[in-house]
Amino acid sequence: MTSIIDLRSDTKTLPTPVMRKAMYEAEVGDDVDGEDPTINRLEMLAAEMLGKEAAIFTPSGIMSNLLSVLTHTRPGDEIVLGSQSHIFWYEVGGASALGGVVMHTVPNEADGTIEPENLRMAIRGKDIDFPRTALLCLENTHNRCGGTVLPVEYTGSISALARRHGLKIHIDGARIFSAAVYLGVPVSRLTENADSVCFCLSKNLSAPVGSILCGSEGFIASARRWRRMLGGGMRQAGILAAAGIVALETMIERLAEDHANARRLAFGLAEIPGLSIQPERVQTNIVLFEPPADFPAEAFIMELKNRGIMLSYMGERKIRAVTHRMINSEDIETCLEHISSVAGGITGKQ
Ligand code: TLP
Repeated sequence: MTSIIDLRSDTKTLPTPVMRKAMYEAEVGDDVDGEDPTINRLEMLAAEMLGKEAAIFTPSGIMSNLLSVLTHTRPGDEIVLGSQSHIFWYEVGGASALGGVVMHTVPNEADGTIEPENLRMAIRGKDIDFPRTALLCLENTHNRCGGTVLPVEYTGSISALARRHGLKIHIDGARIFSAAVYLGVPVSRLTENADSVCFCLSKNLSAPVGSILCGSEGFIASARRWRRMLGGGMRQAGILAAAGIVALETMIERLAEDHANARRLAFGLAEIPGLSIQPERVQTNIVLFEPPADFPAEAFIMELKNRGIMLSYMGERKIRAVTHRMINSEDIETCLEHISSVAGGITGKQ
């Protein structure tokens, strides 16, 4: 049997043997009552690393983002977010359905940023007819923009603008440790201007389950009530948090390997006739490219799946490959050979 090279997402990473051992041995208690020592340790460690007062362990990135919106806003408020943001595209409309907020999108530039002028124009004045603009949501790294990194200076200046108009700032930092590794700065530099930030343990950091939301003590106390209301109080979930601690302690530096593999993949793809890609724009572990003209992305992905290479569909002309701990440099070469043959097969026929 040929082995599968799964580049669909870094969510596909399996827990390491060290994680499984830590999970087996984890000391646990009832987290709904704050009695799980392993969760408490994970939350303290995460808050400290991100430079925030407190943190809460949640089952998923989506729940972390939702708790943040619910805690920062009231029904009828407006949140400003990028048109390509995960919260807008892939979170089942939860912010609107459950938080009652209007999602006011402004264009994401190709690098995942939002132009300050576009933010300024989106912020409402005090007219009685307007919803209150309550929150700016940023995303770092930016998934649909190809894993792009928001620099420290940009995050500072856009946050300052939002804050001058009374907005709170949330960062969806599902892969924020990739941004920190890329920039070579402590992750707390990327979060210092935000009121809240979440990140995922279950993606590039290889833990099986869970995300963390960080913020002030008061913010996290409110988020804890919302998590309870949504049914996210998980009792002896220290079993899961134990893997999260291993993730934070041992899985961050190695992200550089994933970034190097992504760049190798991107530059390799750039040499394949018919594909369209800007390899120099690849900064972290996400690679976006276009299939050959007249080769629909779905069909291209299916051809590769038949050869054991799994990619994901991001739009009619957009295919995504994500590198992670379970992909090595040889896999990248194998993957390039197959993609080249699939792309060449079709363009050759024309
Ligand atoms: N992203 C997933 C899914 O869209 C399937 C992926 O494969 O990239 N914020 C960002 C920026 C994300 O990329 C994701 C997941 C989430 C939030 C949500 O995390 P989960 O899936 O744990 O709820």
